[in-house]
Amino acid sequence: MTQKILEKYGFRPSSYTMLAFGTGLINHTWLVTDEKSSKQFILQRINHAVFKSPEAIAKNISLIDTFLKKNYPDYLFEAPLKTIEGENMVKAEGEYFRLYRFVEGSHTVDVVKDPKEAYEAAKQFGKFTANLADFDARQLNITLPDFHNLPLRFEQFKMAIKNGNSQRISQCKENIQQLLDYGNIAEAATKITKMPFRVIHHDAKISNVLFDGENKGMCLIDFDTIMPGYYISDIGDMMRTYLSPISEEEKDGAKHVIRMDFFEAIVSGYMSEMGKVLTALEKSYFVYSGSFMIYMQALRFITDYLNNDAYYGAKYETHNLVRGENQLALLQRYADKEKIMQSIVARSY
Ligand code: GN1
Ligand code: MG
Repeated sequence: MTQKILEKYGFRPSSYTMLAFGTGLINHTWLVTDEKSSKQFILQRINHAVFKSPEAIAKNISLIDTFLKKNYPDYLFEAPLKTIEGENMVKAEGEYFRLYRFVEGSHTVDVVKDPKEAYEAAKQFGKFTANLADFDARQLNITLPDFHNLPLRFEQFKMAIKNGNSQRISQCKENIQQLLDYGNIAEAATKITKMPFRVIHHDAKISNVLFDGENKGMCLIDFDTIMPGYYISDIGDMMRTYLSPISEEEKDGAKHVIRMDFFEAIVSGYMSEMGKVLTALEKSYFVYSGSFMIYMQALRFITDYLNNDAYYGAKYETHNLVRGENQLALLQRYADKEKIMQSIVARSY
């Protein structure tokens, strides 16, 4: 099938090689190399079960692309390539595909190595939202309704405790109790709605930033979840994925450490672009953003475990439980540092 798709972009049959690419949990991605020119491309199959309207995503990307090209012509925003017929994606056998240029000289990073990388990534996410500060975010389609609606995620978790896999529910008693005990984090989220809607990436992990040969941030990738939202979604996901040296896949959550030099790098990188844009109210939620996102991810993984891994899938029996426990361990470490973090943020403005 991929042959038919690539032909729509002008590839001749058997003139390219294809390799699985990246570590995303939701979409499927390949690196395509044109054998003659050695030019490289990224082909992506959109997970249609998760993203019900790929057209809505394509429309969002195109609106943003137009605004950025007009107002920030030097800013690198890699929209999907058009087919020979001018379409920005291909539908084949009920599946949706799109093709991107592979940005020359770029590489991605899976785990944040040093504060400089954290700074560069935070700057890229900040720059994206800052450049779009004058774009009316409400023009955008909601590609995933209630994606970062924490109170709703909490309700879905409570449903799973009632209706989920009963064996798994009794196995996870302690984790369930811990998640209920942190319920105040979900409660606090009912107040964030006073913050302004901005254009938010909603998946601010390090692997969604392209770096150049000198490890400078070049641009962002993975635009499916670009939606109107609150800035704490992106800053919180950076806290969740940059501060600790171990990832959400690590089985031993005790290895989590909050690296304060990385925290300072996130603050200064993001504020270098967003410092003048954020309101005082928004700034007051800076540190809360980490609890918000880590707690939400813990809820999502454990809820999915209780629902027989229907959303994330699992490579082994307890995969989502392990991921959830990992996030709970991180949440505790994060809570231990919140006071120091508050004082660092207060110094930055
Ligand atoms: C999913 O597919 P990927 O890895 O970019 C998820 C994020 C989670 C992340 C956890 C659409 O992202 O919200 O934070 O897994 N994306 C969706 O690894 O659910
Ligand atoms: Mg993603």
